[in-house]
Amino acid sequence: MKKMTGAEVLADMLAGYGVTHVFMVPAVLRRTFAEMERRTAIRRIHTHGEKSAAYMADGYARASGRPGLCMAQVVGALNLAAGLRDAWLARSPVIAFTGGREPRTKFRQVYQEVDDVPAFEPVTKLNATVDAVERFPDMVRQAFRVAVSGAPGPVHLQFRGNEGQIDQEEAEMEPHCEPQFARVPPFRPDPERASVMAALKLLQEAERPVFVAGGGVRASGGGPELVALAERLGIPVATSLNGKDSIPGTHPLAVGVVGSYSRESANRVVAGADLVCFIGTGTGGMTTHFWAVPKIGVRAIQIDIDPEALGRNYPLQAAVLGDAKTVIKHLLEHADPTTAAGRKPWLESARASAREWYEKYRPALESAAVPIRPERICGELARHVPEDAIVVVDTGHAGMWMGGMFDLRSAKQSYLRSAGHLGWAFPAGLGAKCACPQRPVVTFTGDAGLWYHIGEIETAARWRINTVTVVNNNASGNQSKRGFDRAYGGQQTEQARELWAYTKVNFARIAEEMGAVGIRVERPDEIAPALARALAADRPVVIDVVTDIDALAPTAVS
Ligand SMILES: Cc1ncc(C[n+]2csc(CCOP(=O)(O)OP(=O)(O)O)c2C)c(N)n1
Repeated sequence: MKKMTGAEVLADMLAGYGVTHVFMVPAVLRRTFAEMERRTAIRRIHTHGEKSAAYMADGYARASGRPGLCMAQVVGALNLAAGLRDAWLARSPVIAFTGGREPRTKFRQVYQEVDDVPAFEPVTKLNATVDAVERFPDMVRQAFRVAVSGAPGPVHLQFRGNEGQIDQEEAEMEPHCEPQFARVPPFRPDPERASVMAALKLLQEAERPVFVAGGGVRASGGGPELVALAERLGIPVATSLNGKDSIPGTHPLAVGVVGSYSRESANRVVAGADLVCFIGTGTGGMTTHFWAVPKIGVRAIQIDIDPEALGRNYPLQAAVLGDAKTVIKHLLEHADPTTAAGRKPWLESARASAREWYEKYRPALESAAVPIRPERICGELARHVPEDAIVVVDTGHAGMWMGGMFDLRSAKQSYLRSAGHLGWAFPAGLGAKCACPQRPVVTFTGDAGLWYHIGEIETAARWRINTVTVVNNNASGNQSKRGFDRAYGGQQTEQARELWAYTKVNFARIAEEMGAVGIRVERPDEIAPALARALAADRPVVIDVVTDIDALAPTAVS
């Protein structure tokens, strides 16, 4: 072992784990940044706020399966913790480093300091302090190990010193890395054979089974195997929002996203099933429309890598513990395709539901209305987003529109969505692009969502992080309209609009001012040409689509 500074060790280890970008407001671990420049090719993305830095790291992690790194000095630590909340909800492996307290000055009203550690507790799998420089190697290894293992999730390390000045100290250290933990999943635990055979028997004997695939399928890369199994047994596939890219929306067995931000056909098929097979989904409120679709008591099977998830919300006929891709492979190996014949009527009715949905919504998806309907944006994106695109979607209305109305066309396309935080998508899209620079990244957000981190347009332009951001600009957060109608006992007052409406703003002009390309779209036939121009640009692009403030997304059926 040789004498090294903490900064040298940290720089070498992050490079050793394959980290290509870190995201932060950089008044932290400054010596480490200097060592990164000297010793590595890591890009230090200097953002306009810690929350957006965390969202960028999250987008990076979800797009690549590799941990995303974000950092904050002590005074920004809680901004960073706030940004880990979505990663926590989405099981995304984000690693957060913050500056922390000096034992010598604790409890003396030292500038900017509070005890931040407890605030990380609810949003991390590991929340730890690094107080002695010789602990850098083992703590960094543990951070990676925990972030990617089992159900992945965020990790926080607080480094001693408000700016993590401990990185300047020296000790005998070895910057040893474990490449196995550089990405999700580090292990693919094999299921018990008996549990696989029990699940398969139930699937094969069921008349009306359905798969509900969640984020665990995407984390394990099990989409192709799931599609193969569904085809072999003749079973329709619904997904959670987080698992939307487990099967292309255009696949004949796909019925759509089930739950609250969903597609009617998916909810109808899942509600009509006599057996629901949940794979890699937490069976949470959004995916099940708060446990109404399917109803609790339905015959159910669950496959998950986390034993504590099995049966949490639905009593099970069979529980399979293991990596989703591995379990599905085992099911495929033993599946008897002749059993599919008995499910033909069910499959026909599931397909009819999917077709009915298209018939019902085709006029909206192709609407020529001005101001533009959001459904038309979804229809255009489904047709024109490139074959290998990463589509990143905000929550609220954006999640409803795209979850329900947008179809992925190819297994090579990815879909990342906010797990609930408005404003997540734009910075997350930037992180996704950093992780996968060769792939087009198309972000869909409302204007309320874009306002949150609008300053990061400048970050995108400065670093040439060339995402295409499509803004559903209705000068409002009009998803809230229904909520305020209810709050006012039926119909809100005119004045209540001040609770959800904004000034009309041209985001294309704002984008141009910050060094991005801005394109304003006011007619639906301009959307496709705008996308084509944006995808060919060598700068980040904001496509500002002026839409109908009265357009409300359909609510879930149960
Ligand atoms: C951090 C956070 N705060 C508040 C909300 C609640 N919320 C959900 S959607 C929404 C408004 C969405 O507005 P916009 O993105 O413009 O889409 P629109 O409804 O106009 O289509 C709000 C305030 C949230 N999801 N996350």
